[in-house]
Amino acid sequence: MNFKGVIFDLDGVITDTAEYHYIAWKDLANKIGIEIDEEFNETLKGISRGESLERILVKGNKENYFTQDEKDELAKSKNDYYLTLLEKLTPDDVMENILETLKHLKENNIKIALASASKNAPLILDKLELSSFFDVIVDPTSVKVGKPAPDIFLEGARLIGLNSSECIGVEDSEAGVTSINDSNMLSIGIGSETNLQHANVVIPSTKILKDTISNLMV
Ligand code: B16
Ligand code: MG
Repeated sequence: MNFKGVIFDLDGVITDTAEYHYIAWKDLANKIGIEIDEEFNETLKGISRGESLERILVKGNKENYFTQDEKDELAKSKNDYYLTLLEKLTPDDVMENILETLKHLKENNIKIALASASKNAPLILDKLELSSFFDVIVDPTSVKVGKPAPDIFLEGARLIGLNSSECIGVEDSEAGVTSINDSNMLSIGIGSETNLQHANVVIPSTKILKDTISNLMV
């Protein structure tokens, strides 16, 4: 297949900020008397900040407990804590084989886009010193519906001027793989087969991402 573009998720694919999101949500949940664990956190991956808060409130039977202003304040307080965790981020936090993969794609004139649900994505790419590799960073607030809907990956393909069938999508979350599949791209899932069995290709970590993409491109 003649793929011409690769559209990446950020958190959990390019860097392990998924762990930082978990730490910050767990702290916020504790403060309002709700327990969350790692299994529940899996269901938040790829889900926007506001929707993640809603899911946490539903889990704690507190969905009608707060006004919208209070919810905005809770989401802001989670993000403020998350931003302090991001201060530690350096290029050393880029996941294994990602730099090699991005360089390889550039050398082969493959378009590169970012389809992250995170409003912090431009800041994170800057801290990782990877911004220059990306032809496009999709603004998650510009699409109507977040992951698992296909909108953000479709928008990524549109912005790099390709049909979605010419693109490969790379994701670590269940919702994100559904988003890629429903946008009619080939999906690479990074992580466990248990959560990601709906991906076209599953690899356990980013270690073999460059070779996996190369093999799909021949
Ligand atoms: P922010 P991804 C997603 O990023 C995260 O997986 C998810 O946990 C987070 O809530 C969401 O971004 C929003 O992030 O609060 O920084 O705007 O995996 O789509 O790159
Ligand atoms: Mg992710």
